[in-house]
Amino acid sequence: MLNIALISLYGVENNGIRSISSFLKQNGFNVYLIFFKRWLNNDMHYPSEKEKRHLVSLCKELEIDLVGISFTSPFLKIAQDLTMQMKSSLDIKIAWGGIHATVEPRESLEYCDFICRGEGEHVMLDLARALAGRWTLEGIKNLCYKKDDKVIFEDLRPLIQDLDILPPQDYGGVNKFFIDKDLKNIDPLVSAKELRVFASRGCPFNCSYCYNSIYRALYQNQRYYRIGSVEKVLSEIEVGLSRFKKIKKIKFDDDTFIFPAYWIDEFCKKYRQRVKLPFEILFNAQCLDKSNLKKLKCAGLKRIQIGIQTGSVQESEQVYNRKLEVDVIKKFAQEAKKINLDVVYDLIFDNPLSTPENKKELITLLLDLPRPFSLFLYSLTVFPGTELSKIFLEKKIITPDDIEGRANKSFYQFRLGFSYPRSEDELFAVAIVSLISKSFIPKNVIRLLARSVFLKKHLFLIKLIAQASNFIKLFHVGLKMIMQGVLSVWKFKEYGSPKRLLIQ
Ligand code: B12
Ligand code: SF4
Repeated sequence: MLNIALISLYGVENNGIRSISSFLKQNGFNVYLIFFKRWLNNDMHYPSEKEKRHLVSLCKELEIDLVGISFTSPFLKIAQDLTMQMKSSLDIKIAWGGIHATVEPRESLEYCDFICRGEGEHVMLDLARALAGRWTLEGIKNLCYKKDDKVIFEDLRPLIQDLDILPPQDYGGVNKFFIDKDLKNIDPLVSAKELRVFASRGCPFNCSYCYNSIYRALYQNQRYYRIGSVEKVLSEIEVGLSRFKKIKKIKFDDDTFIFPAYWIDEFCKKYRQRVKLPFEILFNAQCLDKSNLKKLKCAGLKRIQIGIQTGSVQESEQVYNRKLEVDVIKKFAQEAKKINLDVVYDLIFDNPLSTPENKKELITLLLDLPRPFSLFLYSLTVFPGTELSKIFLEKKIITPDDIEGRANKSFYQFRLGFSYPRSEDELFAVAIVSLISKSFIPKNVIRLLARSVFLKKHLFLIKLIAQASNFIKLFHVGLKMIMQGVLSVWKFKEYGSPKRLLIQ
C-alpha cells in the first residue's frame, strides 16, 4: 500500500489539500495531512532546524512514499529547502501543487519530481495509482515531470464542473499532524472558533493582481466560475461542526458570494434550520440585490466584506482591471446600514502607480460612507504570472526579483501595519484613511486633518493620532470578539503584538 503525506506550508485551513485528501481516501489510499507551521499576519519566520527535523522524521516513521506539498509563492524558498532535506534523507517522490507550481512549473521541477497544475484531486489520484504500479505517468493530465532531462507537460484536464462529486473536506481524525515548534498528532483546527468553507470555485471577475487572471487565461472556453449545490456546502459545514466543537461562526471564503436567487433562497432556508451559526461572506457591491441581502441577514449573515481597493475609477480600471462605480458602493453601504450588517471594506495601498489625486479620491469616498464600518488595508503585492506583474515589469516599476517567490514581502506586510516603511505621501494617506473607520472621530475633524499642511510636515504627529485611535478600535473589536466567543489564542496572535498591530 502506498503511503501519501500531503503537507500544507503555513496554512492550517488549506481547503485544497483537505479536498485532495478526502478524494484520495475515498479511492482507497492511505493519506496523512501535515500542517507545517501556520500563517500569522506580518510575522512569518523561516522554520527552525528542529521543525524541519520533525517533518523528516515524521515522514520516515509513517513510511511515506509520496509527498504532496501545497504552498503559495511567498513560501517558495521554504518549499525548496524542505524538499531538498526530505529527498536527501528519504527515498520518496515529491509533488508540488497549488498556484505557484501551476505558474512556474519549469523552475519548480528543478527541485521536485512532479508538478500538478490546476485542480489537484484527479491528478493526485492518477499519480498515486501510477506510483502504486497500476498506471503509467504518461497521459496523466495536469502533471509535469522530467523524462530524459526533458520537461513533459501533460495536457490540462477540464475544470471540475460538478463540484458535488467532491467528498467533504478531510477534517479532524487521527491522520493529521501539526508541526509548530513541536510535533503534535492533531488537526490544528480543533481549537478554531471559525470554520472557513467554499460553495464555489473561481470568480466572475478578473482583477489584475489576483490568481483568477491566471486561471482564466489557462482555462479559456470553459465555464470558469462554478457553484456547488446548497446541500453540498451544508453537509460540508455539518462534517466540520461534528469534528470541531469550538466553532462559533462560519466564514464563506468564496471569492465573491454572488449566487443566483434560487440558490440563495434554498441556502437561507436550510442554513437557518441546520447550521444556526452567524456567518460572514465576501461580496461585490456591483451585484447588490436588496432582497437577497435581507434573506441572508435573516439566515444569520453578520458581516460582509466588500472590495473597494481604491476610490479612483482610473486606478481601479487601468491598474487593477476592476469596475468601480462610486455610487454603487454608496448605495450598497446604505442598504447594509438599513439592515444593520457589520461591513468591512478592503482597500489596497502601496501601489507605486497611485497618485496623490487617487488618494484624495479614496478619502472623499470613505468620508461619504455611513459609519460604523471596519477597514482591511492590504499592501499591494505582486504575484508571479498575474496581469499586474506584467504591467509592472513592462513599466520597469519592478524587477523579477521583486515578485513573490523570489521575494517574500507578504512575510512582513500583508495587512497594513504602521511599522512597515512607506513613502511620506503614502503614510499620510494611510493615517487619514485609518481615522475614517473610527466612528468616535467626527468626520469634519478628519477633513481638517486631511488638509493640514502642518501635519503633512510633521508626519509623526498624524501617525501617533492614527496609532492611538487604532489601538482603541482594536481593543473594542477584541472585546466584541470575546463576548461573541470567537477570539482564540491564534486569532489574537494573528492580529499581532503592539509593535505590529494591524490597522482596522
Ligand atoms: C482562503 C485564502 C487564504 C486564507 C487561508 C489560506 C490557506 N492556506 O488555506 C488566509 C487568509 C489565511 C490566506 C492567507 C494567505 N494567502 Co490566501 N487565499 C485564500 C483563497 C481565497 C482561497 C484558498 C482556497 O482554499 N482555495 C480553494 C481550494 C480548493 O483551491 P486551491 O487552494 O487552489 O487548491 C487546489 C489547487 O491549487 C490544487 N493544489 C493546491 N495545493 C496542492 C498540492 C498538491 C500536492 C496538489 C497535487 C495540488 C494542489 O488542488 C487544490 C484542489 O483542487 C485563495 C484564492 C482562491 N480562491 O484559491 C487565496 C490565495 C491562495 N492566497 C494568496 C496569498 C498570497 C496569501 C498570503 C501570502 C497573503 C497575501 N499576501 O496575499 C497568505 C499565505 C497563506 C499561506 N500559508 O499560503 C494568493 C496566492 C498567490 C500566490 N501566487 O502565491 C491567492 C491565490 C489569492 C491571490 N492573491 O491571488 N489566504
Ligand atoms: S473579485 Fe476578488 S477574487 Fe475575484 S478576481 Fe477580483 S480580486 Fe480576485
